[in-house]
Amino acid sequence: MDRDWTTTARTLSEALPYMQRYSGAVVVVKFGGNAMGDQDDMAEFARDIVLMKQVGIHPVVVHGGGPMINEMLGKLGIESRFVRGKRVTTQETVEVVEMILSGLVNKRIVQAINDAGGRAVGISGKDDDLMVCEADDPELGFVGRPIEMNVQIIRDLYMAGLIPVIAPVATGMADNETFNVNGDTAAGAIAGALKADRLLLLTDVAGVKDSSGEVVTQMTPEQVRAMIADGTIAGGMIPKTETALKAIEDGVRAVVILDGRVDNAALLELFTEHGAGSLIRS
Ligand code: X2W
Repeated sequence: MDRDWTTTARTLSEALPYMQRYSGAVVVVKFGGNAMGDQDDMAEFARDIVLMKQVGIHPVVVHGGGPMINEMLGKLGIESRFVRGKRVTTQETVEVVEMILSGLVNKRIVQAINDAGGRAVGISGKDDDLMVCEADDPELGFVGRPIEMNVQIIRDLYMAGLIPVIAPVATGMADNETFNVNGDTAAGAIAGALKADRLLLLTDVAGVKDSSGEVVTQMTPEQVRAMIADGTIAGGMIPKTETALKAIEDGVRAVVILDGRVDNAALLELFTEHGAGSLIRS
């Protein structure tokens, strides 16, 4: 079938007010390991990020890579164990986490963005002491909770036309410490410190669901708290929504939890009236 070019042109025209609204906006995009999919999905994500930059947004990518860490730990015969959604991280594990996140996953995303015509630079929370952590919980070992953020490096990068791609690995207060940080936690802390206009949490579920299983498209922090309290929000959605609440408290204007496996999920959210996933804001 012939492509409907009229629709393509209309879509672009309808995106104009959204492009104008977000011009100069800082949008932090958390790209989770489960949302990464195959090479084609990665290329599509990269194109979306480059398009954002092209229309005047400052995208800041914070990534995960849990499944890729599991795979490497498996090859090395090290067992993966999670407590309340966070990886129990020994000295041996944290070395693998840093290799996979700062190396393999970070550079894969950087390369995909550059292949799409963008100028990505990959860093981790260690670079310029971007994210300084303390131990989150003694039971978890080297899992970090961000206690000090130095986000000037991110502003320097995006003002220079670059797209920062950040691995959630951080330094501690003592010399030579390395912490493994949950990707959502890192994205929330970075978005909060930047007082970002949007935090997009790309994951592998459609959004926050109500008691009848329908995705709730818009919620206030109070509604989210009530849904956590009455058990409507459960499991893996708890850390995500708690990250969202904390980010909003820190000054992020709105947080969206959306399905990164949907084609052009981020563009759908930012540039159409329809939006995507669940938007949380006061
Ligand atoms: C995560 C970091 C990666 C991550 C981990 O070790 O798996 C902790 O659990 P996703 O793909 O976003 O889940 N860190 C402390 O968050 O990856």
